[in-house]
Amino acid sequence: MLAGGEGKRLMPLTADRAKPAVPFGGNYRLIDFALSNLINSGLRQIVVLTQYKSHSLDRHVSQTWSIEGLLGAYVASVPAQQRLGKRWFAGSADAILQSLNLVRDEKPDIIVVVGADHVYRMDFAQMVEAHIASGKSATVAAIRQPISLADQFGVIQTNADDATLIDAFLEKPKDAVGLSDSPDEVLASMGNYIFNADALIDAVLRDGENPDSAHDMGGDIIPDFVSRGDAAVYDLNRNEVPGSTERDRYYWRDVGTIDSFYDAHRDLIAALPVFNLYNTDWPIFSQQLNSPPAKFGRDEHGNPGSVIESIVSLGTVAVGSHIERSVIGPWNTLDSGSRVVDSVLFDRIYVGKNSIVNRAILDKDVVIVDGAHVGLDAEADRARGFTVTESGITVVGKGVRIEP
Ligand code: ADQ
Repeated sequence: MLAGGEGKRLMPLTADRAKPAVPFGGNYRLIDFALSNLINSGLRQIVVLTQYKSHSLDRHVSQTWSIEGLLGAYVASVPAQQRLGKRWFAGSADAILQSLNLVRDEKPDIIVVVGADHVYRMDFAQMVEAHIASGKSATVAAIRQPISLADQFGVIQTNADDATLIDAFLEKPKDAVGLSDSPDEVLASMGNYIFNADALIDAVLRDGENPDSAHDMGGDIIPDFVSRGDAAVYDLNRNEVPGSTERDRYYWRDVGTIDSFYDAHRDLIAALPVFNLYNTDWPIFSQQLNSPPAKFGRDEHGNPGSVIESIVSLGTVAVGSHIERSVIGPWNTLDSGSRVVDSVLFDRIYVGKNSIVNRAILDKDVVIVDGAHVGLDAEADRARGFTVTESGITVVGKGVRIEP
């Protein structure tokens, strides 16, 4: 698993942590979705390659994902170790090159390479089967995406006669051409790949010798396989995940920006959500906090408050607070008369009496002093140093204290 990305576009949420460690959906971290998919697919020998600000990611992986004890199973977080000289991972392909000792120890026939920061369900066992059936050395998982997003993705052109073969792969093209049956869409790489182990080893070794390469999986390694006619595509449409419904099949979100991160939270809270956290046939695992249940009490005026279309995590206590269309993380305290609307709260936040949180994302340990507000006035929020997106989402970094 490639988990060394910096996640610049998610600042300030990635000021202090790697993108895969960013909290998501109350009590998850982004990496939990990809790891849950691998585990549910029966893949149990997992190495998480980390680099950028990896402390909270390493801690999360070791605390949450210790599966040793099942015969031969492990999820091991491996930071950059400078095994091939004094350099960090120059790119995702270099991360694999610098970790080949792990591959040589394990001697797998097939290697599944996945990104660590997408929200989705996928059965990789089905993709492995398709990979073997294709006879190719590399298989790229793909999903249709709006053409307007083409410059954020690897864009795949398939063969006219055999749609499972890749003819061309363009990493983040500025001038992508739409699909013949759907001109407003492209077939995008999900950043998940399956390789015959020998072929991947050979490719990253050759890439390591190439001074012109950016040592990137999407930019260099996959185009190399494609140029040799040795890459297949696996369309997520073919994937059947147990327990999924017509509504949430093929859900996949790249939460690379604040707006997409915020929107993906909204996908969780509807009564019939497009991403269903409650599918127990394909559970999304996370840290099991040893915490008491969420509690909702009346405040000193007898006001019981209300919770509408929201997720509230363990350990949170709200008294007389109005919570609407929001995702509330663990161990928050929402005091009397406060309003939290259309917002995402991480952990251990205090929302004071009569305070307002509106269209905002609050990182851990934020304190909103009694009577203060955030997210009501974009200019005022910017003036206070908060990030405000064009669509008007205010983001408050870890530990910030917001005064009236
Ligand atoms: P990006 O997401 O832009 O595009 P990248 O930033 O390389 O590519 O991130 C991919 C994964 O690799 C992430 O999980 C990231 O954490 C990890 N990563 C990045 N640099 C790393 C490093 N130096 N060491 C270890 N891990 C690293 C990719 C593909 C596109 C595809 C999109 C799908 O390149 O073709 O369409 O993912 O989101």
